[in-house]
Amino acid sequence: MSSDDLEIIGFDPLNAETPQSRLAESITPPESVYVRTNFGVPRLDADHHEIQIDGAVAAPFAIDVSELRQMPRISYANTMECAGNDRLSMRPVPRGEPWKGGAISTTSWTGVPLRDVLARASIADDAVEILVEGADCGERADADGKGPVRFARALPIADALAPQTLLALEMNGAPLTPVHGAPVRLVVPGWYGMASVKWVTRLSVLTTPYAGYFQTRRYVYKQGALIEPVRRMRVKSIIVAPADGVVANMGTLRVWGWAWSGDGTIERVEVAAGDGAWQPATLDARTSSHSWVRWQREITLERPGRLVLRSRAIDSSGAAQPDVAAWNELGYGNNAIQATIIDVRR
Ligand SMILES: Nc1nc2c(c(=O)[nH]1)N[C@H]1C(S)=C(S)[C@@H](COP(=O)(O)O)O[C@H]1N2
Ligand SMILES: [Mo]
Repeated sequence: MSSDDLEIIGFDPLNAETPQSRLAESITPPESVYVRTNFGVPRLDADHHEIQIDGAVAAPFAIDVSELRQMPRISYANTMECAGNDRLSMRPVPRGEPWKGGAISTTSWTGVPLRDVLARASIADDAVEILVEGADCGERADADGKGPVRFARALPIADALAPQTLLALEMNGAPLTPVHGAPVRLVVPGWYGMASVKWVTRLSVLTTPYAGYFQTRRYVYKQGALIEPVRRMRVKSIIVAPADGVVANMGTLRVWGWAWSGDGTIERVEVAAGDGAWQPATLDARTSSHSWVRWQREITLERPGRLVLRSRAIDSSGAAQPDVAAWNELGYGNNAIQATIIDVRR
């Protein structure tokens, strides 16, 4: 891992962004996939690692990684964004990791659908959520109880049983690396990254909603007494080129970038130059329903001087990117329209 591969936000716990230059790739190079950890990185032995399956099931059991590798597997490309991405451009800047815009990557995942593993346990009819526990834990000053808090998240049963919710063993065609959850992690397409629990040790079937620290104290849109869980990725787009600060000659310029949404598919992307009208961009053919889609638009640069370029995406649920995303105490879900500023020369 060279220093250009990731932009380090913090070393302990390790948090690092995908550099803006690497966001030009449709599949993020593995060494540049953003890293988000709340605690240390557990080093688990793939040859002996087991996942326990228990709770409201007919038959609790354990499955090891070598057994998972024998089961039918699926692969797909998926865009994962941290809910705290672009927190730094909220005002006032909320507490939490100071992410700029690089807490997002697109990777291909290979693994066993979670529902195929759960099917072996016969889930109770009144199950409401699947609790997924990671191997990592640590102290939290604001936790309710005493002692270490484990990274654990519960997923609504419908999302847990969705055909593409994976126990992933590989990223970009290679076994998971320690920072990305080796030997096995959950991948929940469409959801912000926190749902995709790394270093999975236990799956527990719940008949009442889970209220653990990382479910109710973090990953919630909080504004005073208002608390709403963070779930799917809000519709968003980024401009990849031209990069901020580029000097461009008058004439035509191709503007391109990515758009994604966890609430539906991208229906439209529009581009605005200066105070001009929104102009429709063309979208590339979609390769995976969970992956960001490339858009582009040629614009005409008519005058020298500074020019603000903006893109806005609209998804199939009808949601559009807002000018300003609703501020919340923990700084999640910032999908506001972004500006790229270029310098036009004669
Ligand atoms: N066990 C565990 N899983 C975890 C986390 C964590 O701290 N511990 N962080 C989550 C968050 S907030 C995000 S955004 C994604 C990031 O995955 P990545 O580091 O592989 O990019 O992992 C999620 N899974
Ligand atoms: Mo995250």
